[in-house]
Amino acid sequence: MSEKPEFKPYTHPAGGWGAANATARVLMEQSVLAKGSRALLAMNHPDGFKCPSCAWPDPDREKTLEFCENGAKALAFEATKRRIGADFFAAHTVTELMSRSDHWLEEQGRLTRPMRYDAASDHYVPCTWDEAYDMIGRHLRALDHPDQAEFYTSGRTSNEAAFLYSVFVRAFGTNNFPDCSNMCHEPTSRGLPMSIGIGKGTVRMTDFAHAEAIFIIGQNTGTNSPRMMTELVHARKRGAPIVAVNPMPERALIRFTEPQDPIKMATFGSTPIASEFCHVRIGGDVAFLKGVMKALFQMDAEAAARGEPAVLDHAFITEHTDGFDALKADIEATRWPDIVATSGLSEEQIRRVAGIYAASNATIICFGMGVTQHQQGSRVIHQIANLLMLRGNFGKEGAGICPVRGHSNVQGDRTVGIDEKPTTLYLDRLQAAFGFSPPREHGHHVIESVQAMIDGTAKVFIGMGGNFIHAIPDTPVAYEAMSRLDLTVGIATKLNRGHLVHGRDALILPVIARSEIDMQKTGPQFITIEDAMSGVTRSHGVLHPASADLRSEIEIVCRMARATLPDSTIEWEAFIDDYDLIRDRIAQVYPDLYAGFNTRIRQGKGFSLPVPPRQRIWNTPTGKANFLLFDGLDEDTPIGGPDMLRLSTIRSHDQYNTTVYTNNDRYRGVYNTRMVVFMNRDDMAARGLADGAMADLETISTDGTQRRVGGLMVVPYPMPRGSIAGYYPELNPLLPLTHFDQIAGTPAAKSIPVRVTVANPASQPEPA
Ligand SMILES: Nc1nc2c(c(=O)[nH]1)N[C@H]1C(S)=C(S)[C@@H](COP(=O)(O)OP(=O)(O)OC[C@H]3O[C@@H](n4cnc5c(=O)[nH]c(N)nc54)[C@H](O)[C@@H]3O)O[C@H]1N2
Ligand SMILES: Nc1nc2c(c(=O)[nH]1)N[C@H]1C(S)=C(S)[C@@H](COP(=O)(O)OP(=O)(O)OC[C@H]3O[C@@H](n4cnc5c(=O)[nH]c(N)nc54)[C@H](O)[C@@H]3O)O[C@H]1N2
Ligand SMILES: [Mo]
Repeated sequence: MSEKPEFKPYTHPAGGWGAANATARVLMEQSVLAKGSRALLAMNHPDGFKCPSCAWPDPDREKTLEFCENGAKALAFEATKRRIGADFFAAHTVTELMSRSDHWLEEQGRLTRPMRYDAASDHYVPCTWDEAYDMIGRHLRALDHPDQAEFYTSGRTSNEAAFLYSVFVRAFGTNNFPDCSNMCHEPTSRGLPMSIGIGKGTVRMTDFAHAEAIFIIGQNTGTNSPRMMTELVHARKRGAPIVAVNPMPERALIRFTEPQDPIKMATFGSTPIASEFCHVRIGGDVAFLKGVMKALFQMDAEAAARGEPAVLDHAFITEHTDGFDALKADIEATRWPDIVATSGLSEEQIRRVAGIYAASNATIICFGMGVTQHQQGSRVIHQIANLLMLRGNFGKEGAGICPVRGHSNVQGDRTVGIDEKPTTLYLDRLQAAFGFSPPREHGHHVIESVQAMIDGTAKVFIGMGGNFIHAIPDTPVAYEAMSRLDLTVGIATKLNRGHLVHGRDALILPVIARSEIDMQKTGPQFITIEDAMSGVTRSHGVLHPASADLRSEIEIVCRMARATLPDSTIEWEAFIDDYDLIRDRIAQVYPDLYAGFNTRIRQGKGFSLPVPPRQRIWNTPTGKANFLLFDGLDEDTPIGGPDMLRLSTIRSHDQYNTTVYTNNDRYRGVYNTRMVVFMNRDDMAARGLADGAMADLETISTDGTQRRVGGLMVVPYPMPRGSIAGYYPELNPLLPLTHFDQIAGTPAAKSIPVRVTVANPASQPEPA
């Protein structure tokens, strides 16, 4: 097959044989067909392990196989036969590795032993685990203040490891917990409580079977949570309408074949998904939501005038909410021409969507990064909550809000203490349980931690999983800041960019992965995770660890703690031997959530944490669900002139965040390259760009810094005018550190103001 960058629009339904073939191919390529297939059978089964890919829960119905193409990819790349050991690092200097692509780094395979950076030779060289812990302890104890260290967490870390990590870091003396959630669903965690008193979704899996309408706003389901497609297919088959709101007509939101449906597979059949596809402009969601609400208010008034049943749930509004009159006034003052211009949707379509919503007695609204990654992402979520509240869609079967979480345990990590703004209640309980006084001042989120590195106040960075440096904005600035640190530590399964952009001292500490057996003194251990619907389940690895010299994240946390706090009275060593002891401590610190943890987690598939709005209990200052106002319609500060475009940085079908599996994006028709920009044909014509032209993008900045990425192939794509898209993390150099959500601090990665500049006229294709 040719390696030339190509654009060939995909015309089949998503899923189906394309997905089945891709699954088989990836297992073959990673040489894990037999082992991988065995492991796939154990994935998401009560006695197996949780898929490391996304946070979508398992359905209650029994299916022999509960996995998807992208779960299989995540597993294949984790269970790969490829290994990198001391010889690999001896063969390559770090400078040389830095010149390799992310895809190449990922392809090298699993890390097998601890490594330490040697500045004299610019190589990572072998070290012992004891030497590694010693180095960490020495650096941390040498700091003038614990706040000079940043402790990052990515969302694959188990509840048990995350809980101990948060205890260790607070016992050490800081709340500096930047985490991947800060870049992801933080607007849900910080914004949603202002509306309904909790920063989590309110639906359970069983609600999908009872929903009369489902909305999916700013989320690419078929790629990023493919198992959710099963619920959407079932909903459509029983006639429930689905409204998709997205600037990209994502394939799976249009038509889908379940790879697990033998009849559809045999007959090449498929199910249409979106009954209404709203081709919204980037940043047009508030206008869309206000438009739907405006139509509803009008329908309600008309129904009242005709003496017909009300459209709004006035009983719910009166009994359970606060701020209704102000919302009504705000919405009624919003003009249709502005709604249409900002959303890019017609008034007619918005009214049709309002009709669908009004006809449904139970609506679920799902949303993803297309909503959260804006300068006002948290406030967009308020408007989603407003819309749901207008028809009492909280605390009833088949209804609610469904933030589709990313990493498989990102929600759980926050629940058990990975929080730079801990509550007083939690800190008091921590103090009572462990007998030390935790720091009370808030710590750093991601942006603040980078700022501390730039300012030179941060000295040590420890990364519990993830690829911090490649996930954050302003790549060149971040690289420079990171390389000024005294110590960087990467606790990881695979080599990534974060290990190559390092401090004066640096360590790579390899861990036992989710799919692998975690054998400790008291026998094989299991860990737990909390899925996107607050379900807590066990995960037991089934494969042999990639190397005998790997350690569990839990052991690494405990040994770092002991090396840093030699006099600590906390039972660090005992936790390593028996993870039940950690769960007992979690139950002690969170009695309202985790009482009886060890008993309950062993029953059936586990248990669900309480979500008060399901009982119409609102833990807000008003004691009610709050209607909150959004000033105007702009989710992002208007900036730039008529040549400005809004750039959304998104995932391809073949990547997991910063991990690039291949350079293809099947459903969007892109092959052999990730350096592309998806653009409307009229926007191309206005800039004199032919199909396949090469272009540069430049950020329209307000801080005088030039941010530019060149060598991008222009792909004509059905985008709304003024909206363009390209891939994360390649385009992160365009995202300014100062461009983030005002409530949550989440980088506005879906709305970067840019202009196109044609790169090099000589390199342009001949006009056709
Ligand atoms: N296979 C795979 N699975 C994953 C991941 C992965 O990388 N690969 N990542 C995991 C993680 S951490 C996360 S957070 C999730 C991410 O999953 P998603 O939330 O689906 O994230 P993105 O791919 O960034 O795409 C967001 C969608 O928002 C749309 N969009 C962009 N701007 C706007 C806008 O202004 N309005 C609206 N309405 N839509 C917009 C884009 O077209 C795209 O379809 O997936 C998780 N699962
Ligand atoms: N421009 C732009 N930037 C973005 C986004 C965007 O849409 N656009 N999305 C943001 C979002 S939603 C997120 S969540 C972040 C993601 O940011 P991160 O979570 O930091 O990044 P990942 O790429 O998921 O991390 C992958 C690495 O995790 C390690 N790893 C994998 N499994 C394990 C394990 O079991 N244990 C340990 N210890 N390590 C493991 C591997 O070494 C792998 O290289 O990026 C954010 N950045
Ligand atoms: Mo995420």
